[in-house]
Amino acid sequence: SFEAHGQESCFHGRHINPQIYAGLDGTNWRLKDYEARGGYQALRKILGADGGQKMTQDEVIATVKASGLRGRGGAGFPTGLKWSFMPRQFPGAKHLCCNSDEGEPGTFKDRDILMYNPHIVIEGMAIGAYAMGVNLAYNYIHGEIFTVYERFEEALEEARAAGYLGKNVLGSGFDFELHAHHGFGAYICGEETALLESLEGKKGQPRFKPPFPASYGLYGKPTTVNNTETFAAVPWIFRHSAQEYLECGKPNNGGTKIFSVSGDVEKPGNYEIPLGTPFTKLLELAGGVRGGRQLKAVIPGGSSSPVLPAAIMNECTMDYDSIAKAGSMLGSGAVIVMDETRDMVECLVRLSYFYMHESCGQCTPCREGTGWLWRMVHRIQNGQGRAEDIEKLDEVAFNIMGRTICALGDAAAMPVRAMIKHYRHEFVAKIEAAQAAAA
Ligand code: L3W
Ligand code: SF4
Repeated sequence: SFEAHGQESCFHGRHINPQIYAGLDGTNWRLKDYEARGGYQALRKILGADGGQKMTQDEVIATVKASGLRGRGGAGFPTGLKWSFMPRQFPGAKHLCCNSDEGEPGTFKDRDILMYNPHIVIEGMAIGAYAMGVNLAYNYIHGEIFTVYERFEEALEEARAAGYLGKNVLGSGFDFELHAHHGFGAYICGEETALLESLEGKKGQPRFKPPFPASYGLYGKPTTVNNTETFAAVPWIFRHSAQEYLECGKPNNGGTKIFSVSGDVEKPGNYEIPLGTPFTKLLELAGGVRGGRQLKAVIPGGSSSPVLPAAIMNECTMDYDSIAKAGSMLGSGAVIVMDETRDMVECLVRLSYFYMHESCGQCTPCREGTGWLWRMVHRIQNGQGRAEDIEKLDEVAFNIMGRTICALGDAAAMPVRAMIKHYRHEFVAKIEAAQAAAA
């Protein structure tokens, strides 16, 4: 059940300097518990609710910029900079959306944040809304995790009753309403513009960018979309300081990050650690490689990020810059560990099937290309590979990249190219075995 998964993933193993998971035991998610941990103090301080000086919107945005917080949904875009794009003087409605449509294979952090600490997301969103002059916000929650949606709804009720939501929040004159929206399980609705289309009640297909949501978003109004974990990181910054947050990580990579560690480890689960922690330390926290086997490879940031062999990964620290320098992406922080027994062609069959299945079909290179990728990898795996298939596979992947409306095309192509780059010999061996069998 989800409950069992959540218990395991949240509390399995240790967390280093936790900011989001601090003090959670699986039962203390309610408002009174959150307040006892210092919850809503950041919002109170910003709104001057306890007699202090109210912070200006510019001060709030400057603090988030100074913290070095980067978007936790995949792209690592600087949060304060994104907040500064919002045209605050725009007359009429502006919106804020939380992207909880977690669907990246390997990623399972946002559902745990919402399940075990929902108020931290509400508080982070309220702070963001105040800073950007937004009065109406939505949390778009992935369709296959209904329990999480129900939990968030309960938390919203508590926050409304306590005056953290609604008209005149904490007597500050700031009106803020927040609604949960339940998606239907399509991976593509996690792409921010497809999310907005879906929220408007349309088919969830990505829009061309630009215009970015900051200028043309929900119902055509200026909109900011941030990931669940990004909002969850915000209250800590104001309860402590931007400087402390930044120093917790490393330059340009502030704070802690939750890594969803899965695959061939002894203790799969969510681990919150400072950005910049060595990969070997994270692996150690997750109990090491299962059964004492050797590490073969790691997909460091969810299925969209290129695979890295063990020798490269063992030298990396877990932050945006180190993983990018090694040739991959920190992405959403889904660390998929593969041991020496893994068949890389088989892994790629599963990955490429996923992208073919989840392509929204809007643009030709992605719709047709993802099908080609899967069919070719599938036939290599099934002993029907041809000598020219490896080059063709790489060429199809190359021709998808940069030629599509959204990042799903690149996300389907990059893992294929990385697998061929690092594990070509495994593809060759399958094709040669097929040819030998046919001779
Ligand atoms: C205004 C500009 N706004 C950029 C905004 C933009 C967006 C953010 C980042 O993809 C990646 C993808 C997946 N004016 C702007 C601007 N923005 N320039 O900044 O934009 P972008 O295009 O770099 O990224 P993205 O489209 O948000 C996200 C990868 O993440 N990924 C996916 C993970 C999936 C999950 C999940 O299921 N939960 O996390 C993992 O690696 O492939 O590359 O907000 O509007 N000039
Ligand atoms: Fe749809 Fe794929 Fe085009 Fe994205 S790249 S819009 S998922 S067809």
